[in-house]
Amino acid sequence: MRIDIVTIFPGFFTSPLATGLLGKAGERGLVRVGCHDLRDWAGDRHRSVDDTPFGGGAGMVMLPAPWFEAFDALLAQGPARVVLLAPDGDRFDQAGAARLAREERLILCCGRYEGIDERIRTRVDEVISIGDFVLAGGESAALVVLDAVARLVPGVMGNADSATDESFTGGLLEYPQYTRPASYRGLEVPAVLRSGNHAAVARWRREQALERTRRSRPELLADADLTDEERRRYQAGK
Ligand code: JD8
Repeated sequence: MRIDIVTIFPGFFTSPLATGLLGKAGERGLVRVGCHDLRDWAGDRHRSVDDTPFGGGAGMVMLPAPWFEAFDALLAQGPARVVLLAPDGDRFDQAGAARLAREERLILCCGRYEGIDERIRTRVDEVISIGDFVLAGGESAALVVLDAVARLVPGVMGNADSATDESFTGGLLEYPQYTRPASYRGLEVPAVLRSGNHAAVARWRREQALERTRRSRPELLADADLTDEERRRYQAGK
């Protein structure tokens, strides 16, 4: 997969792209990311990318021209799905990540200031928001999308990890994890996890995942993969 990012802060992505799973995916050529400085497509010698809003009001708005020039240049290299990060976009979720991971090429557009001139939306295939909070710009949202999408690209994650993915946990929250020492400052690891009884461990983890989901995110139970008995016990009185 190829991902082009357009931003006025290309350096924002340097460390995340070199780190962890994204770093390894880049090295292995499984996810090739290119960060482009929007100012390279500015039309004046000051490399301006913003101006005051028509109609008045606070702040600055990103000019349409550098964005249109960027799309022309990047799409001349071949087709891509153009994605804009913006607060009014469709909410990004795991299904959205899986859908984007099947694309051959994405262009992620990161705005700043009060946003981008509305006319660029004629060149955008979809608008995505990562949640109901206000960010200073699209870059951190693009990183979230990049992280969630890249790990779903075939070959990026080892099978050890992919086994713990959505399909496996069936839409429930994860069970609690413990490691050594078995006792720390009087806090004990649940005995069943040290029992060596694999069936008992599996039952306990399933019950914890169900209990956790009911307590923290009960709305997830409706779409989770539950047995008839689990549905009776955990979704009672719904
Ligand atoms: C792109 C500029 C800031 C937004 C005036 C504050 C996504 N979930 C999300 N929250 N915020 C964003 C986001 C914010 C952005 C830009 C994405 C470009 N801003 C603006 C409108 C109000 N300022 C986001 N994805």
